[in-house]
This record gives sequence, C-alpha cells and structure tokens, in this order.
Amino acid sequence: MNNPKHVRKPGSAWNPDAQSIVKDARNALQSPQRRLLGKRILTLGGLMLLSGCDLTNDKSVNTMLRRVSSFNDDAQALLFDPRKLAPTYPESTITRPFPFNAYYDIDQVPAVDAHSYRLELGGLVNGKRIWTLDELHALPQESQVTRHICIEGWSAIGKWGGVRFADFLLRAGADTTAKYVALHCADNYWTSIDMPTALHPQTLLTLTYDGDTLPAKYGFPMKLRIPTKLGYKNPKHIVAITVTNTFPGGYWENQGYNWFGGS
Ligand SMILES: Nc1nc2c(c(=O)[nH]1)N[C@H]1C(S)=C(S)[C@@H](COP(=O)(O)O)O[C@H]1N2
Ligand SMILES: [Mo]
Repeated sequence: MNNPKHVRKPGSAWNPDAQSIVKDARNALQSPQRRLLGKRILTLGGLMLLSGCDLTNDKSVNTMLRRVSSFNDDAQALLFDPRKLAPTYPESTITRPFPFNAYYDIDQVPAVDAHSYRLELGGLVNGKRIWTLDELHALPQESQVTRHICIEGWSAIGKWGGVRFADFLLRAGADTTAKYVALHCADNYWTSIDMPTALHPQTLLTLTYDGDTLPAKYGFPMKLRIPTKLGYKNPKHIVAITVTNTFPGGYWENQGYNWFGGS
C-alpha cells in the first residue's frame, strides 16, 4: 500500500463488470454466513476504499488496522466453507483482453525458461520434491471459467486450466495437516494460503490460459488460480512451494493487506 499504484483513486474509472459484481455480491449476501461477514467484518481494502485515503503513514492507525486484519483472518477462516464453490461462468462472458497486473509494469514481466524450469516443493513433504513442466502436464488436467477480483477495483472473467492443487499436493506427499502453503515466485513476489483453501476443489495449479500455454504476462510457466480469493492471493510465475506451520505472510499482506483475502 505504500505503492500508490495499488490504491484505487476516488472517481477512477469503474470496470463495466461493476453491475455483475454487484449482482454476485447481492446473491452472496443472501447467505446468512455472508451477511455476518458483511456486518461485522471490514477488510483493510474496504477501509481504504471508504476513507478514500492512504492510512499507512500513521503508526497507531497501522497497529489498529493490523489488529482488525488478523481478527479478520481468524473470522474468515472460521466462516470459510471448504465445499462452497466460487461462481463459474459461460465462456461467452470471458473478458477480452484479460487485464495484466503486477507490482511492476508489463515490460518487467520475468522470462522463465521452460526447459530449465523446476518446481521445488519444500517443507513438510514426504514424496516428490522436484517437478519438471512435463511432469506437471502429465497429471490429470481440468479447466474453469471464474472471476478474478483485484482489490484495486476491477474484476475480469477468465479461463484457466491445470491440475487440481489438492491432487498435486497429495501425489507429492505433502503433509495436508500442516497450516500453511507458501508460494514463491520468479519475480520475488510471494503469498501464502491456509490448507483448507489449498485443498479446495477449485484451487488450480494453472498451466494454461484460455486453452493455450499460460502467457508470460499471466504467469508462465505456472500460477495458482484460487477463485475463492482476491487477485493478490493468486501468485504467478511460481518456482517454489513450501508446506509449513510457520506463518509465511506475503508481499502485499506484509504491507497491510488482509492475509485471508477471501473474495
Ligand atoms: N508473481 C506475481 N504474482 C502476482 C502479482 C505480482 O505482482 N507478481 N500480482 C497479483 C495481483 S495484485 C493481481 S490482481 C494478479 C493479476 O493477474 P493477471 O496479470 O493475470 O491479471 O496477479 C497477482 N499475482
Ligand atoms: Mo490485485
């Protein structure tokens, strides 16, 4: 949030998707759990949008927000239903072109070499720790059309294909009783998720976008697509994964974004 690029400015253009987001939100609010979420929990992003200003320079505000944020993490984790699916959409609604976003401009996108690429799985893992791209492609693949929601105030529908992350973790012998999975990226970005989200059926180790090899700008060679979480919890260019009980934080999360980051 010290990066002004990541704070939606008041009056900035709202995405044409706005109406459908509002519709989705209204549907979501019809479930009693969600209503509770709406009443009692305000995310840091929400506070920023409401106040329309950067609250990050005041020490006491910072401390207060960090408390609100970790309270939110616990509450959201309790309310998270591992069987509840994020909405899926018909292919005709895919947003073209799909937006690019990162903490840098598009000309800085990292170039990862497909042949030398190795995915390293570390931490609480008993089985296979090093994976090539071919090995990932050899696992059962599926695809989904879901909405990506960015905290900066835009959303877009896209189609991602790949391996169910739960399937990958189980095949690799990851300890699925561990608390966290951390994802480390080629551009030094990182984020982490709770194990129930890692095992959610829609959490996808993604190798394709819109039926083709994942383009560099969308995270080649591999990103994690998590439709139950906000954009910043969908890491691109993943090179290493750690299964751990030690809280790993994240690039934006360590600057104040809510860690649970549910969408
Ligand atoms: N490696 C990496 N992953 C990242 C980011 C980043 O800067 N680096 N930005 C996040 C944010 S804030 C968003 S909104 C999405 C954007 O993904 P897209 O370029 O496919 O739209 O990537 C997320 N994953
Ligand atoms: Mo984002």
